[in-house]
This record gives sequence, structure tokens and C-alpha cells, in this order.
Amino acid sequence: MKLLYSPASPYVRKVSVVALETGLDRKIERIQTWTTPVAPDANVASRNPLSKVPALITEAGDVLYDSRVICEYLDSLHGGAKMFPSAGKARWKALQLQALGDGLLDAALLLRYEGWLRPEDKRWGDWQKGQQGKVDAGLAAIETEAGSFGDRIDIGPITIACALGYLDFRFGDMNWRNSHPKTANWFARISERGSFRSTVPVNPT
Ligand SMILES: N[C@@H](CCC(=O)N[C@@H](CS)C(=O)NCC(=O)O)C(=O)O
Repeated sequence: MKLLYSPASPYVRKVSVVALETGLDRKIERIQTWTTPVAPDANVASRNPLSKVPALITEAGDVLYDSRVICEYLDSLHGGAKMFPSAGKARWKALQLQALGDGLLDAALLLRYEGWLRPEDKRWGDWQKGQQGKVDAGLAAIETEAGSFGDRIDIGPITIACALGYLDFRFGDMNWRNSHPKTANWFARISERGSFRSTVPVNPT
């Protein structure tokens, strides 16, 4: 399998963590890319019409995107502990937490693009405030649940941790730990896992 990736992408990190947790990491060849909404990478665009990473080329030559689909696909390829609970309450909780982490990330990424890519004279304060509001509300929701995460590893906590790692990477001045102590505590623990330690986001070189 081949993974089109950026080392800064939190969505790619989800895939990398799942690959490591399921023992599939060695089966994935990595192709580094650099794509933004204003400068799409041709290699990515030719495979994913949305021009986004991650995108996975399977052994059969099919292209899978986005991170949710790739993570679930990888989970179907191994016989160990599943990252997507198969049914019932555990499944819906894992998928809901994944949606919460992805949604927080979507808002954070829009904020990042706004501050990084959009020309200063075209920025809109109310819109930025709206995205920040989603990040803040997402963090508040995570704080109400963090006490129950324990050491569980499935796609829910994995996505939440990738989202928090992205806030640390791009928005260090948000200081989210001050007002979210239970989340901070849990995040410190999950960050010690090998799968998280070896996937800390970095700027592409
Ligand atoms: N929902 C997608 C989001 C992927 C995404 O937004 N990736 C970013 C990098 S972090 C990207 O490729 N951005 C380029 C663009 O928006 O054109 C997923 O879960 O994979």
C-alpha cells in the first residue's frame, strides 16, 4: 500500500497511529506531498478529486480517502484488537468521538488556513471567531468525557488525541490545558504510547 501524506497533517496522523496500533505500518510505503487549497499537489489531485491528504493506494490499486475510510479499511486488514468496535454502544461512541475530533480539526484547520494563506486584507474577524467557537465548544465537550476514556484505544480517543496534538502544533498559545485539566491528564498518558510518540507532527522539509 502507498500513503500520500504530509508530516504536518493531523488526519494523516490518525492513519499512521492506526497503522502502528494494528501492526500494519511496515506494509505502507509513504509518499510525501505538499498540498494546500490554493496550491494543490498534482500527485494528490490526480488520485483524490478533493486534493487532500491522506489518500491510500491499496494493493489492488484502488484509491481510498479520507482518513475515516482509510482507518476503517486498515482495521479490516488485521486480526488483532479492533480500532472500530463492530457494533452497539461502543461503536457509536467511537464514531461520535471521531466526528468530534475531526470536526474540531476541521475548524482548527480553517483557522490555520485563514491566518497562513488568506491575505491579511481579506480576513474576516467574525468568521474566525465562529471557527474558534467550534474549537472551544469541542474542547469543552471533550472535557466532559475525558474522565471516562481511561486507556482505551479505538478510533474515538485516537482522533481526539490527534486533534489536541494539532492544537499544540499550530496553536500553542491557545493554552487549552489550563481550562481542561481532565483532558490534559488523559492526553499526557496517551501521548506516551509509541504510536503517538513516533507521529508527532512536524513541518515538511
Ligand atoms: N476529512 C479529511 C480532511 C483532510 C484534510 O483536510 N487534509 C488537509 C491536510 S491536514 C489537506 O489535504 N488540505 C488541502 C486542501 O484542503 O486543499 C480527512 O479526514 O482525511
